[in-house]
Amino acid sequence: MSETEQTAQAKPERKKVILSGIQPTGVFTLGNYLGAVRNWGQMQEDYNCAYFIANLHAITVRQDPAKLRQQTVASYALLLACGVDPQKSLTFIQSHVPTHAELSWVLSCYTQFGELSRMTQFKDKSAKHPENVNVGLFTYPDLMAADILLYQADLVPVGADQKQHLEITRDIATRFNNVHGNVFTVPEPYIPKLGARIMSLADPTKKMSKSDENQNAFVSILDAPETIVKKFKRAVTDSEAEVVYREGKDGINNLMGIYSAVTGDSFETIQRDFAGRGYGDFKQAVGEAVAEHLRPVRENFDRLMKDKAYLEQCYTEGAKKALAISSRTLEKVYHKVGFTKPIR
Ligand code: ATP
Ligand code: LTN
Repeated sequence: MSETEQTAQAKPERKKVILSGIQPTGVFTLGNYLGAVRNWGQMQEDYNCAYFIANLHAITVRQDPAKLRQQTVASYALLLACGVDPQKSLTFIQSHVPTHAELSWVLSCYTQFGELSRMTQFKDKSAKHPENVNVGLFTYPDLMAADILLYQADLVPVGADQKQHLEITRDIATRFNNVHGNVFTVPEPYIPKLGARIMSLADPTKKMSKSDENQNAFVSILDAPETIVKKFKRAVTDSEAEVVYREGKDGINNLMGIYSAVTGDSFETIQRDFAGRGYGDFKQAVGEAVAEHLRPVRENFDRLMKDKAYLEQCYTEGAKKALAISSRTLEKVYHKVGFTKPIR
């Protein structure tokens, strides 16, 4: 064996690190699933993955404490029901791992007021909750940057709405590295081509969101098949009758995107199959395809929720591992900024 071959064997290429999170603000929607969570399970074979329930982020909007506690465990179960395997991926609940809040503070001192003011999610959410424009909502991207940078993530699989938060994370990491040397890996967003932005069924110019007050605006991944079909039947479209993907046909474009994401059919195939059949038929087909696609998720979820001890064991082990991994980065950061070693 030549020397180069030996080195190649002795030093296998480091698997890339993937990290993502989701807030326990409600049952995941079809948007969360197609835009993010569905892809997480598929990445576990090829990457070192970490997925977590972002409950610290969730309190930027007022939550009912008992409901948040229940939703947090249910969201963790949903994560597993969607195909994330706690034996293959690091899975945990954000508030169990104190390094996230700790790094977030440091990063907030490396973030400019002006750049946070430009975040569209901050503008949207403060307009939606004018009575509670809290500072946490404003510094939300620093906590998200901490989540990502603690694990030295290379790639962050998210829906298109999170792109701006990824950009600011990159800016913060680069700024910190420029001052202190190479501490953080600068992450890349990983946004799927299909399903990156699923729109509301009640207003297809707005993204589908699990905290929407209108139950008909979103499909939750645990909705019963009849409910799913009914919601799609009511979906807002336009006054034409042709199933084609075209600018201005937001409702139909959205339904075609969803149908394509769950069946794998191309837009050309969909247009051909539904030519001359009208919206009623198409909506029915989309509803049925989605209901069928989500069936295993519902079944897995029901099974997992019957075994709370198993869930607790998984997220407890996950938190311990996450603390160990993230502490390495935090210690480096503390040293760089001039703090003495953290004491645990
Ligand atoms: P909330 O309504 O509480 O703000 P949300 O539904 O926007 O919640 P998040 O927890 O903020 O969901 O997001 C979880 C993941 O789902 C993120 O990666 C996000 O980009 C993705 N996502 C959210 N909404 C959509 C959507 N409509 N289409 C595609 N992906 C989405
Ligand atoms: N902000 C994200 C959830 C989230 C996240 C993260 C995603 C919190 N921390 C780290 C990716 C990486 C959201 O609301 N969609």
